[in-house]
Amino acid sequence: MPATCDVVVLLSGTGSNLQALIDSTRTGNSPVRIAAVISNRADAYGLQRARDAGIETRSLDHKAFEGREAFDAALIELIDAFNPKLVVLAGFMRILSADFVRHYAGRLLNIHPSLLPKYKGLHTHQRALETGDTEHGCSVHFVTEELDGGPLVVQAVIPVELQDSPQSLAQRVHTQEHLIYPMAVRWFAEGRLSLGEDGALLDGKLLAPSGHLIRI
Ligand code: NHR
Ligand code: GAR
Repeated sequence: MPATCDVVVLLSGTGSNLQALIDSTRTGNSPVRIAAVISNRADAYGLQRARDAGIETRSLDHKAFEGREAFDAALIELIDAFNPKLVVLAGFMRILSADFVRHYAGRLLNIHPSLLPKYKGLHTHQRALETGDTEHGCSVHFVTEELDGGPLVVQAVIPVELQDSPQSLAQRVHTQEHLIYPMAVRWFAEGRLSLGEDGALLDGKLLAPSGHLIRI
């Protein structure tokens, strides 16, 4: 079994994905240890979830900085104090500068609520409904400088129902996020997942462009 993998989680909001990660580290002999949770919003409920689980928390208000570069430099200092092997974005709502992304190259993951490359950015569930998509889902990807454009690790695909609202769709996508994100983080912690020159590698093999596909 590899040594424990220290992870720092960045979030801005509710933190249900953080909760799923916390829960996954408590079952079986997980190689994942959440070293700290950091938010750009001091009132994020995700910080409370972390405190309740006995995890260290920090907050760093982006509005207190002049520009993205200054904020990102301070964020790097905060994160690196915990010396993580992996940094996980879990509903983190600030775009990260090229310097930040380069600093964590190959050890920075994000979960996005769409079947990338469809619907980069925000309001993904509404956009999928407006387009009339019959399938929707979520994606875990390595973060690169291209927003929501880094190599895919895993996607969960769900059917869209005729009567779906953005809210009902979001809820079912969330259920899948809570399954695939802990799975991807565990792969990384076990040393099975890495970023290669041509995309994400699982067990040394290049994954398909969609990443590992899970159909519900
Ligand atoms: N940074 C880089 N360089 N690359 C990615 O792929 C990133 C990233 C930072 C965050 C998450 C992403 C998502 O999954 C993410 C991926 C925020 C915005 C955004 O527009 C867009 C995408 C994502 C996160 N943020 C606004 C901004 O000006 C602020 C919005 C707000 O505060 O509510 O940063 O969707
Ligand atoms: C999740 O749906 C995640 O995919 C999305 O925000 C939500 C956070 O929920 N991420 C983004 O949109 C990134 N811009 P949570 O706080 O309950 O985990």
